[in-house]
Amino acid sequence: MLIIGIAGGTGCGKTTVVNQIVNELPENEVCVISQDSYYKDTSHLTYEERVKINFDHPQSIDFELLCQHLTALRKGETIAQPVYSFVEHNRTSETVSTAPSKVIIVEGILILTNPKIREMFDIKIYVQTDSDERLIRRLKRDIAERGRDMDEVLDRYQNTLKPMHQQFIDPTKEFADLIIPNNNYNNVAIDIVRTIIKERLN
Ligand code: UZR
Ligand code: MG
Repeated sequence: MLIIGIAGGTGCGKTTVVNQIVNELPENEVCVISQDSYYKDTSHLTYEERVKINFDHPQSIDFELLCQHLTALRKGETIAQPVYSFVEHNRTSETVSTAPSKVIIVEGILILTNPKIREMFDIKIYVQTDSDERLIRRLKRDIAERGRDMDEVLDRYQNTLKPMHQQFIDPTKEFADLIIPNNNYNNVAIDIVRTIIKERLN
């Protein structure tokens, strides 16, 4: 089994990198675990309170549960991965049954901030993209997919995302085995990752 952690700031193209890796592997040999599934349960808060949560701070993540789940998968056990709702800003009552597979990809902006989680990764990847590029992608995505408007996204970027990125996310580059520059599609980097996966699995 190979557990791969993929980090990088919002809009850096993590999802694209993950998909490019996943597409190269047989369907039953890979599963993806998203950091989003592990935002802390905030059911005890009202919606108004939940909106104010700093979702870009390491404290917003239930690393304890993520650690338990990765440990269980390593042992060959199936886990019940929480399902998160960006609309409700909360964990839903649903879970997704996730079985262990040869390759497990864990992706998220903050996954390299936690020392215990870092230790569980066989390969640590950081996707590096210029901040203007990331802001453009985030703006487009939040407006198109998450029902936000421009002012809201830009305010959040300036007041929360940017400072949190500088304080917590960018420094985790240091822990990465591999940094993928991703201002454009980087097929060479994906080829390298694929080669490493094949080598390690044999
Ligand atoms: P990626 N996020 C939300 O927008 N709503 C939530 O309820 C929980 C998280 C955002 C979070 C972070 N910030 O920047 C982003 N906010 O999801 C990380 N606000 O996801 O890596 O796909 O950009
Ligand atoms: Mg994403």
